[in-house]
Amino acid sequence: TILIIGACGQIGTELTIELRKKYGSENVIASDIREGGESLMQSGPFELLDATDYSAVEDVVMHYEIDEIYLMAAMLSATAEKFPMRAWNLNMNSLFHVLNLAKEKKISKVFWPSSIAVFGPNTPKEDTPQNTIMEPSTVYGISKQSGERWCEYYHKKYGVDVRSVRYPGLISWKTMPGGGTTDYAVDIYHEALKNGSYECFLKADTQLPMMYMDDAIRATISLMEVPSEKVKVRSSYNLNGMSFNPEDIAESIKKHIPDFSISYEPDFRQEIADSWPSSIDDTPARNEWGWQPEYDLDQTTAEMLGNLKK
Ligand code: VAH
Repeated sequence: TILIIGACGQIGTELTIELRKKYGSENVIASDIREGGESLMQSGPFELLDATDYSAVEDVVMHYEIDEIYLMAAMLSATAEKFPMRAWNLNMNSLFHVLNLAKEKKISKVFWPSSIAVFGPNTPKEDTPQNTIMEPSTVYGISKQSGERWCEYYHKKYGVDVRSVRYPGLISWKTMPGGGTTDYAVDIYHEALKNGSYECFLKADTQLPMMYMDDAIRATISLMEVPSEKVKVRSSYNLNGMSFNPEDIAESIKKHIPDFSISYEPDFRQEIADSWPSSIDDTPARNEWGWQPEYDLDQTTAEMLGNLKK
């Protein structure tokens, strides 16, 4: 049985749908600090769960005889800058609880998401390699770098089978994302359809690593299905989808909405974005478990506008 913690989030929502399709609804327990939308709540078992409460998590694990946990609950980069200590508490203690349950053999496998946010201002920005300088300058990035160190430690020291990918900015239409810096790349499609224009909180030339959600979900499930001995990286795998800046995405949208217009009003999130790489090298993921993205920017735009119009 699988438990998804943070099942109402941008990634959690879509992981729940895919895993329920694959393994059957009754075998995938969704949980979050708050209830989700109607479709999620009606599609299988749900538990209200505070990921920072060890005994609450343990109760759910024992009650449903959980084998695997996908820990998707976290406070993202922009919000974490506003509430550093709440972000550290949520992002780290939820991870310790899940790693300790695995150490005590109460569960057998863990997925935990890292992020390109682990890289910092002095990390090489182009084709950022799997192993390189990492001095993250955001609360969120610090929590992800520390989380990676703990995942690798629990694997080496206690044999915990924890797997992780460094997600780029993710673009999806099923949920409204919350609190991220890359959320501009989701908001822009909503605004394009609603107002025909978008005021972007990042500068036109801010190139960032991005990925369409379907690719991210496929990568996650593929990594979890690889035999443990083939998973060499136990911190977190670099994962590349595409790289673009706000001007590129505006041009892509104009192919569908010719008079779409974009303006730029950078805010505090510009500094966060400037500390991150502009493109990622994911050679280890490609070599070790056959990773290959499928969506480019124009395909993403077609999917986003097509689905949001409905
Ligand atoms: C954020 N979407 O913006 C997340 C992600 C790389 C970006 O970590 O914080």
